[in-house]
Amino acid sequence: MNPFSFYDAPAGDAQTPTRFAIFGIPWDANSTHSHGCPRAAPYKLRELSTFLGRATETGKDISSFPMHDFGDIQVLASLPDKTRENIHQFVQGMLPWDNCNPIPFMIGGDHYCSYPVIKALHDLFEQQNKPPFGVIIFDAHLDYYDKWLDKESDFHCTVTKRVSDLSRITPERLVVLGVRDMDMPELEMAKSDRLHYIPAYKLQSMEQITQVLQDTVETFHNRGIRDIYISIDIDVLDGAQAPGTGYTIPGGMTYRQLWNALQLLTKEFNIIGADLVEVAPDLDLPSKLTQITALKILTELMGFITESK
Ligand SMILES: [Mn+2]
Repeated sequence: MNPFSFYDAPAGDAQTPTRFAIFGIPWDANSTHSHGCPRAAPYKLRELSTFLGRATETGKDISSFPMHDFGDIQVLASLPDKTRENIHQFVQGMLPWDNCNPIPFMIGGDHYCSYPVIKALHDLFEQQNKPPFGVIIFDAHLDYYDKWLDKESDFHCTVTKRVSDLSRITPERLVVLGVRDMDMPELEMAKSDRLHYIPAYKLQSMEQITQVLQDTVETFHNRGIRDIYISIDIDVLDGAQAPGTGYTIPGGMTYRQLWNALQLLTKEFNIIGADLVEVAPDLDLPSKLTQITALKILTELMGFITESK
């Protein structure tokens, strides 16, 4: 268990029913280590969570949210299969709260950490005969390599591809928003697979963002999708707003644009899980701007979900 609880949330074990199930995956063995240490983010974000006020921007009392901090998943960097199994078991073992399924809120880790969480939910939905859910990824990168350097299938830059390979997700139920750093091989594969991705230059104004999201909502609703998982790579934000990440790229969204986008999505969909990945505290400014921004995104999203119920 960690020494700091996220927003004073009571520490829980797998048998604690909750609505917002916060947990960390301090795992960044699936990325290039010269670019910061996102494995430190779960610890550092908990530590900083005492820094912010206890109300969301729209005036919701954060301390009233039914949340539990489950601590960190045990990561064994040299045993990736065991680590994936630990994540799978944790996500599938969460118990309903007040007849509602818990909503996992995962703090990474590198972006690969999203995959085992999404897969666990994917398998759970299949076992329970629930309709498939959609996945919306905010990321500067496409992460659509099949294999990094022709050998690594499970890597932070393969995560979108791995998610799209899941039988009930496929590129049809997947959208990547904010992309602005791609390589030709992944771009060509994305095009041939008809992956739906929105470049960052089409998300420059709030009008553009609203239009893109309304199109996404319509497409998903037409396909019968009511539930979505949201994965947020902090590098979707502009480098000026979130410099503490390993692969920062100019031309990204602002915090306010992302805030508005999340508010819109929570009005239109039932959020079944979310994550925030790739915050590298060792690369952050002395002001800890990136980490504070990450905390704001997580708590504001919880507020939007609470408001939408
Ligand atoms: Mn990224």
